Amino acid sequence: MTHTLPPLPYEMDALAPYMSKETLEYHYGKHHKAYVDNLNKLVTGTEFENKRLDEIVLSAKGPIFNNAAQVWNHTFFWNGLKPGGTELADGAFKSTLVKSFGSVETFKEKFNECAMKHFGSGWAWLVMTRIGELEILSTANAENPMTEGKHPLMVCDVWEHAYYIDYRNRRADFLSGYWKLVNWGPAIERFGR
Ligand code: MN3
Repeated sequence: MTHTLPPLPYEMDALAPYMSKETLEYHYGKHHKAYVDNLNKLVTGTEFENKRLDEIVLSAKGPIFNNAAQVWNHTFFWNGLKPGGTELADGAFKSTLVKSFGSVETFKEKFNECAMKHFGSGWAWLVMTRIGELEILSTANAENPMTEGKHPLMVCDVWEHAYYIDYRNRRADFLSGYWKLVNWGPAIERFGR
């Protein structure tokens, strides 16, 4: 199976000023693409050659895992953003979020805290655990919570390559921009599955 770089669900300049066209040209056009290209090279002639991306994430180790998970994580990250963001609609997801964290604002604060505290490259996530509870966590490098049986609902890329062009070292400002772009739709949809 040849893995391909999924098209972005918006134009390269559509997330500006919170994520610039230049950031997307590098982050999507070079970083994300490189993970796809590397994955295709690495799986050739291995037991992973004909596996789906999610199967590879759940079963591979080392460089194949790293590149597969980075492909999955980035696609999930881009799909979780939308020009102008969206309003969080009332419903089961929102009420569970409020019940779990006190309020939507408190959830955002806790998510930001987790993303800020994460040391080095990685990802901040909202996941659903096996028993259906919501949890905020961060993972290092390419790690994905699916490998621990957790169901990702939202993600923010906290690798420096995600923000250095627009924000230099100011991860907190990048996170403020992230919330202006959050598309709650995929989280609501995945919560229902
Ligand atoms: Mn990235």
